[in-house]
Amino acid sequence: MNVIEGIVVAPNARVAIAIARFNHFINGSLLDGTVDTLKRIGQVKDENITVVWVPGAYELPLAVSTLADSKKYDAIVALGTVIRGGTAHFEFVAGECSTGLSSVAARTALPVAFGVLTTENIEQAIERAGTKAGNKGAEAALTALEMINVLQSIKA
Ligand code: INI
Repeated sequence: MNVIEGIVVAPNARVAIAIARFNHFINGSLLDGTVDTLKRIGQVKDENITVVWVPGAYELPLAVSTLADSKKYDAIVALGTVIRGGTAHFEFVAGECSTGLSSVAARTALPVAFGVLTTENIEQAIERAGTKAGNKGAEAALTALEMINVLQSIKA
């Protein structure tokens, strides 16, 4: 039996982070968690991390698609926060963001980690951005690191 599993250390990896400015207060904490995990756990070098800011979560798929097509990165982490309001806007922004990001991963065969919070309210977002429910940015970074190594092992 052959079993392929990815480790989470990737010292030569080049990682792009695409991050939305909308809900910056929350997203900044997601970014801190992502960068800390990439460097401290993944051993990714500071110069191999690129951060790209976009207006909102709706714009993340286009930025991630362009980053993927540049062929400069081994994985991309998408960060944002979509908080439900009183209208259907949430569904469109969150839906297009999530569908768009998974389409990029499937089209380009590049790991795209989904670090986008989709919450009912701001409290739930704060809980998931480095307080009592962990940091989804850090979790997304771990996913990116593991997928970089899994894909490398599959191809080896
Ligand atoms: N963008 C977000 O990242 N989060 C939100 O909660 C949000 N809401 O609720 O409106 C949001 N809207 C902006 C959207 O992402 C686009 O930037 C905008 O529609 C322009 O294309």
